Amino acid sequence: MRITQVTPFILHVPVTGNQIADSTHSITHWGVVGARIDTDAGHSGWGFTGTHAHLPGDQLITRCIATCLAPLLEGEDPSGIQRLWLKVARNPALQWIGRAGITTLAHAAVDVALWDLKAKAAGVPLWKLLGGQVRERVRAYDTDIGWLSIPDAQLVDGAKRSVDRGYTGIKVKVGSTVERDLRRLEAVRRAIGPDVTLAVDGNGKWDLPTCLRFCRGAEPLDLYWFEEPLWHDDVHGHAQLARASRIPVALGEQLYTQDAFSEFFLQGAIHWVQPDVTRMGGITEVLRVCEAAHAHRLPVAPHAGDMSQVHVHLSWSHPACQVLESIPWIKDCFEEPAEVVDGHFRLPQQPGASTTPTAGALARHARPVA
Ligand code: 0YR
Ligand code: MG
Repeated sequence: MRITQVTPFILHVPVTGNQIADSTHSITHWGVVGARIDTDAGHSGWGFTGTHAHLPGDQLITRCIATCLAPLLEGEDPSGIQRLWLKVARNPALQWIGRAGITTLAHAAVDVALWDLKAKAAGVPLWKLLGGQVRERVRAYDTDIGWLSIPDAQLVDGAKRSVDRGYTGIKVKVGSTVERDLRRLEAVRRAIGPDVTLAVDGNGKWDLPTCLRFCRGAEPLDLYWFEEPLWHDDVHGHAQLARASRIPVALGEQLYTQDAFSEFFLQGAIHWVQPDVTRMGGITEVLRVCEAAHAHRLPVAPHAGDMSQVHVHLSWSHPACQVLESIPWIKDCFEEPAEVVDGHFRLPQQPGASTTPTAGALARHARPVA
């Protein structure tokens, strides 16, 4: 089988309620930015990265795919995934202009497409190719009820509704003021009781003294983790926080390489490992991080930049993956949506990585690639 064509695409899909906010930004759409890889055998693979639907930025990614990555892939045998990963990631000209950012987001999209293609060619859902089913259930946690833009009363109602729908875990955004965030979290904990896991996510907004103050106040709340407390690259700060607080530290959604994760492992700066196939160089690089996390006896909770379409396959098949983020914004764009039933993800059945968009979604949400 040979790759005949690599065709980029951009979709902008509305978020729940048409607007949400965390501590750093407010968005109206989620960007699904990627490529279709066609072959002479008739199979096509689909892969994408996730963005804040900033069209000029998305067009830089699709331009990178079309002008820099497509020429490296066309004519190649798509089954040689590791070799093609190195061909892109270690290409001297590309490496010179980016070992993170746009070039890696573009790489993520094509790597996911190659895995989708490989699973389709084998006629199996991706989780089978990744080693097969290792667990009976994949527990989901609900992020879509916890946005910082949601007023206090609605936050508590949403948390209760989520538990009523069967979720055993939720995540609430923090990063406004310590006092307001603690008040909101106390109300949520009272409403959901002690048995539902409650995680918080700061999106890297606070400094170390603010995080320490928050953690002192939050100790009675039994938080499952404190996600991205500090700036994404601050290994030393996270190590200090991890030592000073009893609340587990989670991070990884903004890290691009296994080397970046290694630093956090080596410095004891991370408890929950959150790689993202749409941020790193695809499934190929995330598998390396999952293996490293497992070797350090640390649990993985993938960040869902793909809104869990791909990560659900990893979660069913990798022993380190303990729980998976659930946000429903883009699921209905795909032939096999990542569905949560009674708080747990359904096991995908169709061949591939669950990344094939429906014709309807392509027609409705497409934006110009340039
Ligand atoms: C939504 N999930 C996150 C999204 C999300 C951000 O704007 O970008 O909140 O990536 O932190 O855990
Ligand atoms: Mg996060």
